[in-house]
Amino acid sequence: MCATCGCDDDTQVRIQKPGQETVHDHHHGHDHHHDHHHSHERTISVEQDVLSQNNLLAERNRGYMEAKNIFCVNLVSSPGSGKTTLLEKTILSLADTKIYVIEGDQQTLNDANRIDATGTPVVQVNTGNGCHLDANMVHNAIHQLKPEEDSLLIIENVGNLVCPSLFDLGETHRVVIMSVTEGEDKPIKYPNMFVTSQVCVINKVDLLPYLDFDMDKAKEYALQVNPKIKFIELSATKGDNLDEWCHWLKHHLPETVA
Ligand SMILES: Nc1nc2c(ncn2[C@@H]2O[C@H](COP(=O)(O)OP(=O)(O)O)[C@@H](O)[C@H]2O)c(=O)[nH]1
Ligand SMILES: [Mg+2]
Repeated sequence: MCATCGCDDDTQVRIQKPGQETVHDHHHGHDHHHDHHHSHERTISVEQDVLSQNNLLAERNRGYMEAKNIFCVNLVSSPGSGKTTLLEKTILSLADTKIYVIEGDQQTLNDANRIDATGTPVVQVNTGNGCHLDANMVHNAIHQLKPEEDSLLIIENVGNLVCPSLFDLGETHRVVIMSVTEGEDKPIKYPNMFVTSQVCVINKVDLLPYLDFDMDKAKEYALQVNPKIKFIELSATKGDNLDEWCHWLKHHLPETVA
């Protein structure tokens, strides 16, 4: 995974608000003593170090958010499944809730600008070579964002069905989005993401008439790897069944946030 694919080079990480000067974050907790000729054993131990350090920081984030009564959702998916679109629609629907957003992408402020256009406070994390957000990036982003007590923090992770599953960010809930254009077998091809998520949003149902996506099969595959996962089928662009998603969110928000 990440210690081997090169994404642990954190020298390119940038955290910034729309319209703000770049803030470099060179200290996001990864091991810099990377040996390019390491053995398999060394690779595994570096991975364990990275993950255990991340887990400690994730617990700090979790404690901070619990103390401030911030409910935090981590949205994960492959690129283009509709995370930002769902976020935009969620913000419109939950107009009475204080919402903050952390956007993760390798490059660009595009998604932060989309959220900024809704008037919602947002910070963009650009991970450079990185293929996931980690707990330290979220920690630093929270410092910039300064979310108020009794609020909802939504993190849009980097589009990738593999590495983000390994990195606890300190979130309250993890939600995996799969769109019907991706095919029904993603849960068994990338099981970790579905095992570690509590909810599976199945997006772009408006396209079902044009595809041979087998909804029952998709759910069966997801349940094979995580028998407890909850499904919400919707269309973020057309708004079909968006209510069920917003209802799920509201139902899980602490009373002081809802
Ligand atoms: N047909 C359809 N397209 C969608 C839906 N949700 C998102 N899209 C489109 O999918 C593309 C990627 O969406 P985006 O929200 O940027 O995905 P992200 O990369 O996961 O954040 C855009 O062209 C969206 O308009 C949907 O429910 N139905
Ligand atoms: Mg996006």
